[in-house]
Amino acid sequence: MITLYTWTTPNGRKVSIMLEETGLSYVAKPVNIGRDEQFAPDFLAISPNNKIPAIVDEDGVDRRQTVFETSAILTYLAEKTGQLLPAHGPRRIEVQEWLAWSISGYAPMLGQWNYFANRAKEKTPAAINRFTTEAARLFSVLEARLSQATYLAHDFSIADISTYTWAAAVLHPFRDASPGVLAPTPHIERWMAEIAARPAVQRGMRVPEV
Ligand SMILES: N[C@@H](CCC(=O)N[C@@H](CS)C(=O)NCC(=O)O)C(=O)O
Repeated sequence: MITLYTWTTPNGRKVSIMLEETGLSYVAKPVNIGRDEQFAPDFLAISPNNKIPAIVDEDGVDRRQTVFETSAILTYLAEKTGQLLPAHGPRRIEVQEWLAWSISGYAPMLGQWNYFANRAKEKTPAAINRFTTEAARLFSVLEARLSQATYLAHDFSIADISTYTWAAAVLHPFRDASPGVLAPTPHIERWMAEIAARPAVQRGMRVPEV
């Protein structure tokens, strides 16, 4: 049995979607980051960077396995099940490239844009401009890739899951907040609609129930 520590955010939902896609048994434990529950000592023992998501797998290889950071969790679950990440070769490298892009650049920049443009009480034009430009650039990179490929790395993979939850949360709010900044993205829209239609994605996007 796997316990998923999560909240109602794009990073949390990457893992609930992956658990639903792979058919693994799990229970979701909400960690309310609005109430600072991510700083509780029990949670820090699993996720020392005080961020969701994290998992505990009672049936890890030879031991109880804890995993934090979405890229590590998605890779762990893919390798555990043999799904959504090729075992070796060029197709695996392609998934790893787009997963790294998603985790290290795309998601953090969209998160910073959301903070400075929407949530910060003090408006900082330099920061809003910087993250608006960078978010538009990253969405353009995604659009260009999806104009050449059905999914980010050949078949539907953990790279798509990682990238989808942020597109679902940010693309349309970004367009509304920054009219004219981003050219039309028909290929992202096509890809989002295909992923949104997957039953496992629909279930994963409803986790955690709060
Ligand atoms: N690099 C991390 C980012 C995780 C992350 O930013 N989680 C946010 C919610 S989406 C969080 O727990 N924030 C709580 C905090 O910063 O105190 C990952 O990919 O797992």
